[in-house]
Amino acid sequence: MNKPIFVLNGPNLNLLGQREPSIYGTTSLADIRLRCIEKAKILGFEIEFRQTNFEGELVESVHQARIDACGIIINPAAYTFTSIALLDALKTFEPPKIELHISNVHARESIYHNSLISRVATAVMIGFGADGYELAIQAMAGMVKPQ
Ligand code: CA2
Repeated sequence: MNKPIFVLNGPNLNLLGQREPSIYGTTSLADIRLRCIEKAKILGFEIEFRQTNFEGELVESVHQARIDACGIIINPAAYTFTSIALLDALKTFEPPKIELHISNVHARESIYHNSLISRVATAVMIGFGADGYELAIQAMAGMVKPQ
């Protein structure tokens, strides 16, 4: 049995579906969570799904993933561009890690262009909207070695 895939979400993503639908769509994070769980189940995986508005909490989830996860899918939101702490934590996580963004960050203002996290991500999923989470789970299932 594989360890769970950790799906980690950073600041403000708890507001998905409530604000800025033209950028982030109308799907709530609760719906994304359910879709992730369903997709993973079909592929024989479990999901540990989290959201936090706090940088240290995100770092601690990565530390926990070092013990408990077979892979990480992470939408670090604004910490993508600012958090060396998160970058350092992810460097210590050896299994596959997918950086995910709902919007196409490269088509937006330049403050969204320089991801620190992409330097250590195994792969990056950008601009597929909420569907990106299920696509990332599909990709992760192919990357993770069966245990
Ligand atoms: O597109 C993404 O998934 C982002 O990670 C979202 C972040 C942004 O800082 C990244 O550049 C790209 C922002 C998340 C804010 O979430 C909101 C959700 C609904 C309404 C307002 C903000």
